[in-house]
This record gives sequence, C-alpha cells and structure tokens, in this order.
Amino acid sequence: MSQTVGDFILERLREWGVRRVYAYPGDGINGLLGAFGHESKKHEGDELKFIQVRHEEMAAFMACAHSKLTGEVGVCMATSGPGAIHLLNGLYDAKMDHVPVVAIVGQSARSAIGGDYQQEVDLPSLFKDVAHEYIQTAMTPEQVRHLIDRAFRNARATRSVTAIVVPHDVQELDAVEKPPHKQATVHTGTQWLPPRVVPCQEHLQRAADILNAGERVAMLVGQGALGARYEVEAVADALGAGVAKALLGKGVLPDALPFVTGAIGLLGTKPSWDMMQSCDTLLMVGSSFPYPEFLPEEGKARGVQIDLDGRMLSLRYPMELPLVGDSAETLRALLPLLKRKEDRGWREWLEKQIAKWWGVLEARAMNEGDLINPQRVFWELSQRLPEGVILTADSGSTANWYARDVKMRDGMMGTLSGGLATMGCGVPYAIAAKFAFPDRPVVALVGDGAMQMNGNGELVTAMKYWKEWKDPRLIVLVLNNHDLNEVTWEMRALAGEPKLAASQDLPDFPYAGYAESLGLKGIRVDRTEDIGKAWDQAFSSDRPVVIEAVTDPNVPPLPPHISFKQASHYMKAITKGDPNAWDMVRASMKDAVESYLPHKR
Ligand SMILES: Cc1ncc(C[n+]2csc(CCOP(=O)(O)OP(=O)(O)O)c2C)c(N)n1
Ligand SMILES: [Mg+2]
Repeated sequence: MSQTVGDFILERLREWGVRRVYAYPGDGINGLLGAFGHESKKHEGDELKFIQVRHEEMAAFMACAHSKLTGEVGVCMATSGPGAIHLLNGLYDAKMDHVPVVAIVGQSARSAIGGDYQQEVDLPSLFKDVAHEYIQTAMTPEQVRHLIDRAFRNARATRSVTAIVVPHDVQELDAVEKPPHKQATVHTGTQWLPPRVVPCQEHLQRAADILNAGERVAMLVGQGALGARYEVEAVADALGAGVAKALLGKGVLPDALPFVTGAIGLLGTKPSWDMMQSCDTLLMVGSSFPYPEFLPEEGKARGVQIDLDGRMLSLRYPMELPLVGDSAETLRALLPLLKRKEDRGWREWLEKQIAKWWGVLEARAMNEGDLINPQRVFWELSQRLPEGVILTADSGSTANWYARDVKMRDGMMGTLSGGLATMGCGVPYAIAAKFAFPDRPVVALVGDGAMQMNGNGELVTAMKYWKEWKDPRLIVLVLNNHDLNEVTWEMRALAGEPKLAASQDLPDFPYAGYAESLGLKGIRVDRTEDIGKAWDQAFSSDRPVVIEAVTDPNVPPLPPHISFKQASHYMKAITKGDPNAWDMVRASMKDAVESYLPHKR
C-alpha cells in the first residue's frame, strides 16, 4: 500500500521504539494527524499513541520527563507557528538537563514559505539554539528517512534536543521509503546502542592514586550516576567518603544511608556544606552542579571527575584528573585500584553530622505556627512513600523541601527541572511518569504559582487519561501559600529587598474543589493534625488526588549555611518594611533554634 510522508514518519518513529507522542494539533500537522488515524488501524492494540495535552509547552515537558525517567528519546509534536513557539521552554528544559528529545513541527506549505504567510515562522532560526545539534526542514520526501534517523541518532549520541520541520504539503505527498541508488541521496538506518566508555588503565591508576592519597574524600554525584547505585556505594565505602547528591541525582542513593549528606547548594543540607568545606579530595561523578561557592575553594582539594560528556569536565572545579567515562563502568574499573581507608575518622565525623542534621530537620518540621509548616507536609510524606514511587518537584520552595526533607529509598525515582529550573513542570512531568510507568504511584510537589501557571490546566489532561493507568494514583500536592515564595525569599536574602506584594502575592484558588469538579479527588488541609491523614487517603485513593495544603509563607527555605551577607540582607529586608516582617522573624528564629537544639519539640 502506498503511504504518505506522514504515514512514513510515524512508521519510522515506531522503528526507533517510540510508542507515545506528546502533542497538540493544528492544520500545520494535518498530514501527521491523519497518519495517526491510519497507524492506529494498522497496529491495533500497539498503536503509536497521540497524547493530547493542554499547551505545547506541556508536551515538551512530558517528552523531557519521559526521557529523564526512562532513558529513551522523548518525542513531542506541534503545529507550525504558535504551536512550535509554545514548545520552546520545555525543549530548553531538556537541552539544559542533557536528555534526548525530538520535536516534530509543521510548517506552511513549501509554495508559501518566504511569503510572510499565515503562521509562517522561520522555524530553523527559532530552533537554532535549542536544537543546535540538528534542526532541518524536509523539502522532499526523499529526505524524510534520513532526517528522522539523524534527529534520533544525534539526540541519543549527544543527549540533546533535535527538531524536524515538515511543511504540511510534504506530509501529504507519497512517501519515498528508500531513496534511489544514485548521487545526492542519503542512506541511513535506525538503532542506537549505548557504548561502553571507560578510561584507560593508566588514567584509572592516576585517579586511584589521587583518591588513595586523600584523607578526607567528598563525593558529589548527579544525574549521570543514576545507574551506578552500587558502584557509588562501594567506592564511597572504600574511600571512607561521604556522598552529596545534586538535585537530579537524588535517586542515585537512598537518603537513609548514614554517609549520604543529601542535597547540596542553596537547597542543600548543612552536612553537604560542611563536607565540601573540609574535604581534601573531591570525586565528582555525572554532575554539572553549577554553584562554585558550595564546592571547595579552588586549590583547597584535589579533584577527580568522571563524566560521559567530555564537555562537562573541569567545568565547575579545576580537576586534577578529568576522566571521560560511564559512571558505573568507570567506578567498577576503579574499585580494585582503591585501597580501603583504614582510618574511618572522617567518615565517622560525617555520619555524626548527618545524624544530627536529620534531627534538626525533624525538629524544624515539627515546629507549629498558625498556618501549616510546609516542612511538616514533606516530612509526613516521607514517612509514607510507597514502594516504587516516582516524585516530581516544581521550581519553587517545593524543590527545597523535596531536596532536604524527603527520604528516598531504593527503587524510587525523582526528577525536576535542574538546569533551567523552570516553573510549571511538576504536573506535566508527573503525567509523563504515569504514562511511562502506569503501575507505579506518582507524586507531584507543586507551588500554587506553578499550579496557576500550568498545573491547573494539565489536571484536565489527567482527567482525560487517568482511567488508562493501571494504578490510578497520581497525587498532586499544592502548597497553597498565596505567594511566589521562593522568589520572595530570594529577594529578602540575596537582594536585601522586602517582599513586593504586587509581584509576589497570589490570589487564592480552590485547588481541591477544582480537582473534585474534574471528577478527581480533592483534599484541603489547613490543620497540622490532618496532614498525615491526607497522605493516607491519597495513597489509598482509586483516582488521582489533589492535596491542597494551606501553608505558611513565612517559613524560610533557608540555605544550610547563611552567609553574613545573606543574613544582613535579610535584616535589611525586615527594616525596609517587609509586610510579613514579624511572622518571618518568628518562623525563622524557631528554625534557627532547632539547629542548636534538635532534640527540642
Ligand atoms: C517560568 C518561570 N518563571 C519564573 C520563575 C522564577 N521563579 C522561581 S520559583 C518562583 C516562585 C514559585 O512560586 P510557587 O509556585 O507558588 O511556589 P512557592 O515557592 O511559593 O512554594 C518563581 C516566580 C521560574 N523559575 N520559571
Ligand atoms: Mg506559592
């Protein structure tokens, strides 16, 4: 049967292993939409699914989350002009976290291009930065096979975003499945198999020499170490090291291991800070954690780094030995060269700090005020995390509490927007997690600002699809603090400016009631004693749930180590007339006291 270019594109996606395309329609992709119809008849029961979102940015977030959680290429699709433009933020999210995503977008017909035609946007120029590894327009059917193949292969090989523009008349032409065997044709194939990348023995030995000589080794692991759980633990054990986890690497090791210092950076923990301040050797694995002030000062520690992407080496700290290598393979090859450190003093000191810190966090979570303490909501969640749960966190104070207070265990996954730190990804990420792992519970941790930005809209997508998921538990926690809280605190602590009500105050919205109106479950919590019950109800629900927790905006998502400058900015914000001055002081004094008296309840 002769097929159209649209049919052929979908067939080729299938060959690349794609079974789900996150998308929004428009006449710029009519030929592709038609092809979805033909495809589903042909492959009934195993169709390539068109997942309809509310906004193209959400489609790109979902493709990005699919990639982050499965390691596969995520695919999104949008119409020409406005649809393609809407994809951008989600595509940048994937680009900045180095995960492969392919975007397929429509375009005006070839006969109109260059004519200031309706919805005609110069898409190759628009995508030139975000999809710089590969962005091409299909001008003839003969090109289509190699455009698809190269978009997928380049995205996999460089862990980046690639894009293909398909003018809508091209989508409807007869496909050329195999270009003629003559000059000026290109003959490509599918498949991409991950290589085994390990440094040579001599370099491994040099790395081992540095690590063996160190007396106080600190490890920092990130997203790139997600497949190296046991290797990281074994190396840390041999070196008597503590392990800090960059945000995207939270799932590398369980938080309960006694030598895991946890998150690092502005959202991080005090033990991570202390470890980086006092180590003499830094071993960084699969991370591009950006903040130098949370790493040792240049020259204070010897550095070894392992990263699959050579471009990420010696980027945050001048490493003595930067190694290109796969995390698990390289650590495994390194292990026999390491001498187990007999002096465990450093490790024991770290473990003591870590145990004390968990006490501080618990005590901070137990502080009660007039409104719910957001830390308590996360603390109670942490006690109840079901096996195999997948967590997504939005950008905002939720990312702080997720990073610090949630104790992830083996077999769980968690993700967020790391490099771009964009708001509005929490709910679409969670929906993509449900599609990729329909039999696992998924929890999205989201602020009210992010809910108003994207989450509320995307709950409609959850309403549309949840009955397809084997385990219906998609739980969205909304911290209803009526504030763009993270930025409010950044203004106070980093700029010394008081809260600007005009930019920071958020209107109230009935999140739980809205969820109910969609046929989902809504639970509104405004008393501390109801938090645990709300989580229990949510985890035993037969449908997706929104927990709306009315929380206190005056609890500071404090950095683990407040610099003198930040503290004086904070005081300045108060004296400049911050509208919440008194409540803020009360809440942060309580937390500060808990740092010294973690046993106090
Ligand atoms: C798309 C986008 N716009 C703006 C920001 C800046 N920003 C970071 S966190 C934040 C506040 C988030 O507020 P909310 O979702 O209510 O969470 P909260 O911090 O209050 O818990 C803002 C405005 C951003 N990161 N991304
Ligand atoms: Mg908020």
